[in-house]
Amino acid sequence: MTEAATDVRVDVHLGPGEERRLADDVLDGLTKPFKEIPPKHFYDARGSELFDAICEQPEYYPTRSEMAILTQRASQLVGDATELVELGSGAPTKARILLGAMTEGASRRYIPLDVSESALREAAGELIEELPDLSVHGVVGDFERHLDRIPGPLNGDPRVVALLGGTIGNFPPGTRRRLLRSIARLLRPGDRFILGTDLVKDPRVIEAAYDDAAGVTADFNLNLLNVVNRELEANFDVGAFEHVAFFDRRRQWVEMRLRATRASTVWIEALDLQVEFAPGEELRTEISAKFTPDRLRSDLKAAGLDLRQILTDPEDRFAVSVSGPVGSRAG
Ligand code: SAH
Ligand code: AVI
Repeated sequence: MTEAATDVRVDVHLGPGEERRLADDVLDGLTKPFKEIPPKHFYDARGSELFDAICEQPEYYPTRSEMAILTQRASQLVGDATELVELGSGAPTKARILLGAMTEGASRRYIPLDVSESALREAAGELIEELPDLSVHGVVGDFERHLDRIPGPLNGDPRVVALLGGTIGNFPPGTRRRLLRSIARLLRPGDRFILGTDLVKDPRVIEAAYDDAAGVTADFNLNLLNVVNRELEANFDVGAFEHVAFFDRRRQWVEMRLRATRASTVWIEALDLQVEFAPGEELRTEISAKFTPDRLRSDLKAAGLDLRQILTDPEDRFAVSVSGPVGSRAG
């Protein structure tokens, strides 16, 4: 479905078939010996709101650390680009800074892509009010499947493709490289890719970020069960699960899980499936990898990207890297 207004256009590539995707992921994930559901299903309208609330929590440092880098280095990051393609865009906080650093009146264009239609429309609406010369062409889709739906550039100016917030860390190593390779294919000579990655640090700091005292991350995690209940006519008793987050030192990633506090039987009508949870059994809902500069370098290299710069915040908690397509250093 495509819909056009004056200078906001939103193409929606997630249709009724999407419940099937969730259904397939849940069917695979809940019939594995170790149960898991991929994190992309967190982001219904409530999940997107809860993620925004997580970013406000004092323990959740990644947003503040990345914002410090973006704010200080915005002009350097955008260079002479006039278009920003943002993958997994969410709230417009970071786009506002990057678009604000692009030359006014130079036909600035924002192309957000997100699975959350509500978050995308809200972000587009806010930005268009603030930057009257801006045009927005949003894509409601999955960046694992719909990168080919991203509209091409309007003119010959370079563009920035951004994947911020540490979202790349939500993918295991092989999928991560596959995603980076497909992003590399979006870049023309002169374009740049800016990637936000959370860095390895004291595990206590990391674990606190994923288990804030106000319980917002716990609500975000548990909301996944509401998504499955609503979309797949399931009867998870959300009160029978608790939030778990820990840093796996060997794999250098955080895992979020939901632990059954007692034995439960869940019926998932849309899958005609009954799932048993033993007391204490855990369902993995997210990994969030933390990077060393070496890991970042090797992932980008394996994806065919030419790493040009790694910028970090004053506390060395987070990194924003700039890469380009191999062989076009002039951009
Ligand atoms: N970029 C923002 C938001 C990060 S939260 C920031 O840095 O703060 C992750 C965002 O990616 C959410 O808005 C979520 O809806 C979106 N997302 C998660 N998986 C996705 C996928 N497979 N395809 C497209 N968007 C996805
Ligand atoms: C979107 N993503 C990078 C967040 C993260 O930190 O991995 C999602 C999140 N999960 C718990 N808190 C935030």
